[in-house]
Amino acid sequence: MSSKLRSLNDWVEQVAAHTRAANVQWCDGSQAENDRLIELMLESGDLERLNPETHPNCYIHRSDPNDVARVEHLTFVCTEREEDAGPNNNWMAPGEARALMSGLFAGCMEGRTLYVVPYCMGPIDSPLSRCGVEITDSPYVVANMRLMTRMGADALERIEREGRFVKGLHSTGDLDPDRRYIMHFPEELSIQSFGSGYGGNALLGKKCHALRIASYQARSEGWLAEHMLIVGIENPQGEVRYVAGAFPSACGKTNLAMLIPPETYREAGWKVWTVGDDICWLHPGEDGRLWAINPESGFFGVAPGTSESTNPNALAMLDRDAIFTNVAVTDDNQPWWEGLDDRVPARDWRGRGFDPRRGPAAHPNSRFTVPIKRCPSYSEQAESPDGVPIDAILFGGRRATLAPLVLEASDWNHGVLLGAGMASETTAAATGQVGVVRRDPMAMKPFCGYNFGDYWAHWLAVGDKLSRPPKIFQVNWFRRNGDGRFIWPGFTDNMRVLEWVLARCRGEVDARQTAVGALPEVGDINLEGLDAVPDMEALLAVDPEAWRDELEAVAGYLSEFGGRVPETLKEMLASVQKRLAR
Ligand code: SAT
Ligand code: MN
Repeated sequence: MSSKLRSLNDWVEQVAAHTRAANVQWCDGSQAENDRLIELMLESGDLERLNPETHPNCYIHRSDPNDVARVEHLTFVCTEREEDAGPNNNWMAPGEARALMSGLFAGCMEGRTLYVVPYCMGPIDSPLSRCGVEITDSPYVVANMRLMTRMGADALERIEREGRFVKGLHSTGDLDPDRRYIMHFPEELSIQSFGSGYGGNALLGKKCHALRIASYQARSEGWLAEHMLIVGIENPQGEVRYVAGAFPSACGKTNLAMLIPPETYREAGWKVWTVGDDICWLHPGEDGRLWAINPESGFFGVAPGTSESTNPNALAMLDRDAIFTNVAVTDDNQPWWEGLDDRVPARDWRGRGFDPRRGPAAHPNSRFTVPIKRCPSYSEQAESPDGVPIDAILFGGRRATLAPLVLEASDWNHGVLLGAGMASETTAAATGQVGVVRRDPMAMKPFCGYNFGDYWAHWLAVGDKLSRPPKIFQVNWFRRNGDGRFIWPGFTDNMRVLEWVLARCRGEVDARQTAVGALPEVGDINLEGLDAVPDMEALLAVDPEAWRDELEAVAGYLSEFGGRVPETLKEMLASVQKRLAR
């Protein structure tokens, strides 16, 4: 097989020759093709079958122990001019990067099959979707791309019709961390990834295309590619309002995307619908609103911490048709991870007999891949070619102090400042130290494919086009008290904050105006049905002294982007600082 599209054929032929691939296989996305790949991986040991009685059609993949997370220090944005990539990215000159990668790819697929994976990010018939083709030598990547994207014949047809697509080239190489690079060439809409088989490094539709390349593309086309979940919240009257939210990786985003409201809410008729858990493409609509699609069709979620109490919807979809990566297994071969339940696993993520002295049984960044349609709260609107209209945008993060439970921006531009000033304590999704506070604007620090200064300017420009912009809120589920304990129960109870957010969007409730934004009155967060009443005063406290320091820190951070920082943003910051002044 090959394609009707000349440029695609030429590229595949040229890559096959350069990598000296033994075979070329064009993927059609069919069940039969997937079955063959699974068989192949069971034979090679890339996959092991999990207990077919409890987990039909579920598999475990154990990665190289050196290859368990994204590698931000080896991820580059290769624009012609360094300042276009900005201080938020590692930069390499495109010529140099191409030469380096060409050396690594030379002959790397000898004896291996080269898979051509056409995919569409977003509903196949949506004008908001964009397509790509990933070339890879990893059958694990193919099987995961089939779950995470609309992959195969339909996507190829669309690509042939449109004649344009993002080019992604991937090889697991020899998994040598010294020969591992994730290169992005936004100006030519292409990606080259070598030396890793891990999700965010290897499933090129995800962070590489749908965020880094798409953010660049979105800027020139007038939309936004964001690291956000999308949920629909249905009230007792049966009206559904959509909320998008940016949170740094593994910060409770997947749980929020699949939230089941507390009992009192369910009884009253509230329901939460899942449109997406990770990535959101936002397009200004003709009606002056912002319309969102989830470019993905599956979840690549963090397993540890997922349980009947934290995320029952996730658990319900993980008992069939899922690929698990680097989880532990029980003695009867069921997948297991820390926080799931109190069984003791038999084997750890490396397949060794479990020995707690060696650390957790499941890798902290172990993952599940599963189709979004398997989620009990799946929203049919995830297939809507128009997307869903967004009423509110949340900017979250993990802050032990300072940030209140919820804070409303005074307008879009103030919201952009809240997004630009986002900071969070780091987690295991990226390699590096855990628990350090770092700036993560719009949760896009590792994912924005161009200079953050230009990105904020683009956010402001998009806002200017919206006659009915969403309201923007900052949320923090992670504030701690003097004993270091979380004050807010979180998880299902985050619904209580969403209710207030939506009431604000509809002008149904007043707010307490402060120098840093509008907050709920203590009595305005519905606490009905909570066993222990949290200290709302503490959760909604604004400490001017701490905020002065924070804004100072934000100003310092923004100044790293020099002349690229839009004046409007600096003025906004100055006006908040002025309101805070003694
Ligand atoms: O680590 S991935 O990029 O694959 C997933 C995530 O961080 O959300
Ligand atoms: Mn993510």
